[in-house]
Amino acid sequence: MKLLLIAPAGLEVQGVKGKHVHHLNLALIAALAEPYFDEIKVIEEEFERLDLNETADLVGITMMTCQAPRGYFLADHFRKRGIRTVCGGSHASFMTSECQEHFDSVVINEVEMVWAEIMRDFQSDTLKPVYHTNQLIDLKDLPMPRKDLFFNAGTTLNAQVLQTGRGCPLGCNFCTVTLMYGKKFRTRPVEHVVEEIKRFPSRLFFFVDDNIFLSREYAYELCEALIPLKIKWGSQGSMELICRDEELLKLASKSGCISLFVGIESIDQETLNAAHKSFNKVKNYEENIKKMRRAGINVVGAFIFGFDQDTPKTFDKVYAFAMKNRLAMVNTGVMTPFPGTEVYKRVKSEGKIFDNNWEHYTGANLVWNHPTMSKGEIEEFYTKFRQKFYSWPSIFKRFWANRAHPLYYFGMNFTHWWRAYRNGKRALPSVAPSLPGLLELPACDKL
Ligand code: B12
Ligand code: SF4
Repeated sequence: MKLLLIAPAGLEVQGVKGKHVHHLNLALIAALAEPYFDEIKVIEEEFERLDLNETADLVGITMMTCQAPRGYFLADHFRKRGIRTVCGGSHASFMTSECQEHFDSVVINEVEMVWAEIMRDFQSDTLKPVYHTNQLIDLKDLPMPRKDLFFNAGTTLNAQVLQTGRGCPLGCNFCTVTLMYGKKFRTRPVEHVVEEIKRFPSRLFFFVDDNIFLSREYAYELCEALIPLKIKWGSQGSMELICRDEELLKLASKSGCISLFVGIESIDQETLNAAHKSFNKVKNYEENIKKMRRAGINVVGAFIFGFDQDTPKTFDKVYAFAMKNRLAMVNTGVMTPFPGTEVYKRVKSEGKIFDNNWEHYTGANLVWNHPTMSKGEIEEFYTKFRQKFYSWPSIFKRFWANRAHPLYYFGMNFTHWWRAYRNGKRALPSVAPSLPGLLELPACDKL
């Protein structure tokens, strides 16, 4: 029996297609599937070509919203060939009926607690249209993800992905994380995280967690355990939580943390309050950024443009803020009503969505009628903002404040410069040269 797991093409980051980050979900599903299949193949279309004649007994497809059109095409194609298909991920979890038109089975939210049932039904050829349970997995029971099945066993410049926790109690109105993984923050035993890191030759890791320091106690335990591993790592979190403890920040830095992506979203408190993100305190932003920098951690500020309250002036204000605070990088998104979110429900019920082509739901396109700005305006301001922030004078101006990691700083800023100026015309080459010291690329024979 053969299982083929696919991450369809369609991903764009900051408006640019290309090779980004490996899909941890497929590696996890491959691990769950091991007892049931003789052969398991993982194809991430952004990394390698999928042969449409590929054989399989079951095809599993993961989809973020912008991957859905390609995912549907592939599902229809494999079904025509008589192969069973199943899908999951953030799109399937909220657009379940639409996905049912293309797939034999759709998994809502986490798959771990329903996987055995899916396998039983698959073996007896009685797959159900939908699998859903409210039971969330205890992360101590997660299997070791089969990342060796990634293209080149994942040992390209793209950092190794792993996860230490799931769930977020904060529930921002543009995000699906609380809905998919619950309010309760669950953590994985630190020894399992360490074991996963030791299994792979990479020295550069991206913890795909949504809110890495939600539990201070766990964060201490994790960072202490990472120190002897001598890795470099980055992750994501809420600045207020990350910065509540400077000792923890220093420890994180000592454990190899080089950069943290923080959801600043807006520099207007009223806007944040309306987005159910009042736990972000604008008055603390500057001091918190300084704290992170003092600890030697590069700050990647994430902003959303297109809140109802935003005007053309917002772009200038955010630019001034980002420059004044010498952010190492910014990650900008155009407000997108992703299925399942409160924003989606609201703009949908108000009849404001004018673009239903999921391919455009990449976070770089306006797909709904903003109260004051047109699509053309928002997208133009967005592009100009990125071009200004990632211009070479700006990159040099921000360097000194971020000199703790010069190689990382210039590598990432160069990547963003390329994305901002090429803007979708051409993506960066996939297998860029390795960064000495950050990533080792030995043959993956230890796995
Ligand atoms: C890492 C990450 C990225 C990475 C790469 C993603 C990748 N290659 O997997 C990068 C940095 C590139 C990225 C970019 C973006 N991301 Co992102 N990202 C994440 C994040 C934080 C973790 C993904 C992950 O690995 N999770 C861990 C795995 C184990 O969980 P999972 O994917 O949900 O899989 C489980 C189930 O869903 C299910 N499952 C999933 N797939 C399948 C398939 C089958 C066959 C089955 C049976 C089950 C199944 O089983 C898994 C185990 O339980 C998620 C949030 C989250 N917590 O998941 C957001 C998330 C996926 N991202 C999101 C968004 C919005 C974006 C951006 C658009 C943001 C922006 N404005 O720039 C960009 C652009 C990407 C694009 N759409 O073009 C949204 C997706 C919304 C949507 N409906 O599309 C999420 C959900 C966060 C949110 N705010 O709501 N992202
Ligand atoms: S945006 Fe971040 S803080 Fe808000 S609900 Fe999503 S994961 Fe939690």
